[in-house]
Amino acid sequence: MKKLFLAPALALAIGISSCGNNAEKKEETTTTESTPAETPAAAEETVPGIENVTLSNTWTVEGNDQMQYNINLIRVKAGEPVELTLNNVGKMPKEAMGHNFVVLKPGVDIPTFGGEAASAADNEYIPKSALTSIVAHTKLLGPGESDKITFTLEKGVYPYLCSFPGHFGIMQGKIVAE
Ligand SMILES: [Cu+2]
Repeated sequence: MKKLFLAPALALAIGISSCGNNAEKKEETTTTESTPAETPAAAEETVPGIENVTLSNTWTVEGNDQMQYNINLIRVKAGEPVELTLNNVGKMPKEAMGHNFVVLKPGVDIPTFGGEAASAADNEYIPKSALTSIVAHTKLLGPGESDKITFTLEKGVYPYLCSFPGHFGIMQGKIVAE
């Protein structure tokens, strides 16, 4: 209780004793809480939730008739081969609901790539104009079909998607190689 009374009394005393310096005194009492800025170790892309994903270089992903992958976040060890199997667990015909799994290089723009892929029907929606953007890809799978691919990644974040027209908006995810 003593302090509560002391503080205003002190302020009043200062105000009276040094009228000319009022502005200066006010500045001194102003404290700004400085919160340390969050600076990532590097300019690396952070992927929320990746800490909850098991680190493994063997993955099996499903694509279904709801135009979905069952896995959207994959975590692998860099520098060692990754074995990835895609299963099309749907029943709809390949022409209507085909799926593939295309791993893109870090930073590739997904809408741009998806647009080019849509016009590559003659090559199972793997655009020859954008081959340099692709790390690896499965075949285009019809219902009940499966394909396994093997690839090795350097450290980084790699987007993946299904390049069947209209699918990449939902059928996409990220592989984090660490
Ligand atoms: Cu698909």
